Amino acid sequence: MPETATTSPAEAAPAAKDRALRLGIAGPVGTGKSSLIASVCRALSEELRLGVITNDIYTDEDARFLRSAGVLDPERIRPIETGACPHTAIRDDVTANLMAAEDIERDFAPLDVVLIESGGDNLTATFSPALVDAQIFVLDVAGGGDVARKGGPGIGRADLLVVNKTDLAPHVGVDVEQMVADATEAREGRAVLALSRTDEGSVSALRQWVLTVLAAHRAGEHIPQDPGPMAPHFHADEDHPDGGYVHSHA
Ligand SMILES: Nc1nc2c(ncn2[C@@H]2O[C@H](COP(=O)(O)OP(=O)(O)OP(=O)(O)O)[C@@H](O)[C@H]2O)c(=O)[nH]1
Ligand SMILES: [Mg+2]
Repeated sequence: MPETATTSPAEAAPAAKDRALRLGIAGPVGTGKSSLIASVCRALSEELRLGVITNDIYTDEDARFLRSAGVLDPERIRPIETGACPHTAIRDDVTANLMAAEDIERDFAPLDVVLIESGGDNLTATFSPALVDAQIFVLDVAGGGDVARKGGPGIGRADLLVVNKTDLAPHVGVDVEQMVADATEAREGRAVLALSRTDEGSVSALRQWVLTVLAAHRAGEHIPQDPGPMAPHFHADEDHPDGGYVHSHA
């Protein structure tokens, strides 16, 4: 009888700490998720081996933006067209994203960090801990100083909350310190970072945060947290008799 392989699937899959840190970036449309990824790539691509996966509903625009920014080898930036509400692909059925992460990790092995950008969504979208090891939720000052206080699973319990585009604060009448204080309170002390791509100190704090989470991941000390499911929400649908429907992704 020929010898057969005895490796079980559990043995075949590397332990989480032995593969790249998978880091999710979520937040409402236009808050600066792609720009944040560009900043992380600029700050870390010389010392870490990075990959990026973007999720868009109908386009590959985010991937094209990042490729044209010249922050990473274009081959290391892969788009997924979700074709449905973006939170579905990061929370409910993460198959496409998991396969993309495994593919990019295999093609460029070994990678240190894979950044996964969610499609821009409403305030309640979160990543499943089955897909990412850690997640950043991005708000911006232009969305209003009150947003951080309003809470929600991503704002309240993502590993890091970013208050982005602080350079715009004087133009939109937002007090950044107050917004950060409100966010810190809503998050019961979890990490909050005021960020602007024009403020080197803030980009360097973001870089340090990524390195710290990566070190904990490598040491097997980082435990992925689930911020919780998104709230029931409304989708416009012209084929539906009422013009839309409410559903829950719990
Ligand atoms: N002033 C300022 N503008 C910024 C900053 N970061 C991003 N932007 C601008 O904000 C807009 C949206 O940025 P993106 O990075 O595309 O935002 P996004 O969250 O990826 O957008 P979607 O993927 O469409 O949801 C662009 O015009 C950026 O140039 C910042 O720190 N300061
Ligand atoms: Mg984007």
